[in-house]
Amino acid sequence: MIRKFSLEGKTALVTGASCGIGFAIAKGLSLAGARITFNDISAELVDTGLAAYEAAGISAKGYVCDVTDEAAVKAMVACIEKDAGPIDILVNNAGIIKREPMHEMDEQDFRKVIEVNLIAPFMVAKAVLPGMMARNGGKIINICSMMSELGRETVSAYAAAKGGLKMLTRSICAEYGGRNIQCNGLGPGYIATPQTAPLREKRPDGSPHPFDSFILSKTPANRWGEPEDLVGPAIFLASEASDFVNGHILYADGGILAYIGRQPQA
Ligand code: NAP
Ligand code: GCO
Repeated sequence: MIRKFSLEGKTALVTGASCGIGFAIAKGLSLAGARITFNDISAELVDTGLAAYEAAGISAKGYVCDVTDEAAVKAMVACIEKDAGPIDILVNNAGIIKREPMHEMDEQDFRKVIEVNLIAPFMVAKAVLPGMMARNGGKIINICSMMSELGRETVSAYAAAKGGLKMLTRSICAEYGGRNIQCNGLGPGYIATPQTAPLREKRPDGSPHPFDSFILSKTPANRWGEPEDLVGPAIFLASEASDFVNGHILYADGGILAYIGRQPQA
């Protein structure tokens, strides 16, 4: 049974994976046997990522590609398939967030978040699907969010994108499940990465950020997640072990979505 979780002989592309969640997931897929390819938006980030993978003993291949540029995405996928063979596993991880009250948000900022977090996963999936269809099999994992299910002040564009990403996941399942292609979402809870650093910064007096305390009160695990908490779920969704799981959003959130929040002490 454990062999079902092996990724030996598989090639994975993890987008935006020079750091953070993408880097942790790529490292985990490598430990399960996958060949790792990744991209990031700048040569500097790709170089940083390559150094980090090397330090972890992983010979990853890195590509500079803005995932919102369809021509660049198509060229990157063609390069990867020449350099490392067909892409068996795609993790649509690259993402941004802009935290601002909706009535103050510029249209361009709203559009940018939708472009990176929703349109780009569509374009990268569209670029890898022909190869997966030709080989009658593949795994697509879209990195969703608590905001795929819940709203919160100041993250309207992000929630709209991640909610759409949930339904894009289900749409890919519906259209390509018959070709042995499984497309699932992985929904992290609140994870300690550069993206959430502003929500965890201590106050000048050394007291916790109010949002930090808020998240702890909403998380049964009573802690922020670490990127490594997502590795097991990612390996499951990338492996044969999940061949009959499709269109599912697997939440690795420490219990947030199941919990009303810590009740006041009597
Ligand atoms: P992160 O540390 O900001 O990493 C995201 C990576 O994607 C960065 O290297 C970023 O580069 C890159 N990127 C952004 N726009 C890109 C583009 N157009 N083309 C290529 N690469 C691009 O974020 P993270 O916390 O690891 O999050 C990774 C994913 O998990 C995102 O989809 C995020 O929405 C999702 N997520 C995060 C959390 C959390 O609590 N951290 C929870 C749920 C879901 P730049 O640094 O230049 O932007
Ligand atoms: C925020 C956070 C969240 C997390 C994540 C939660 O501002 O609320 O950045 O959006 O990034 O998406 O699952």
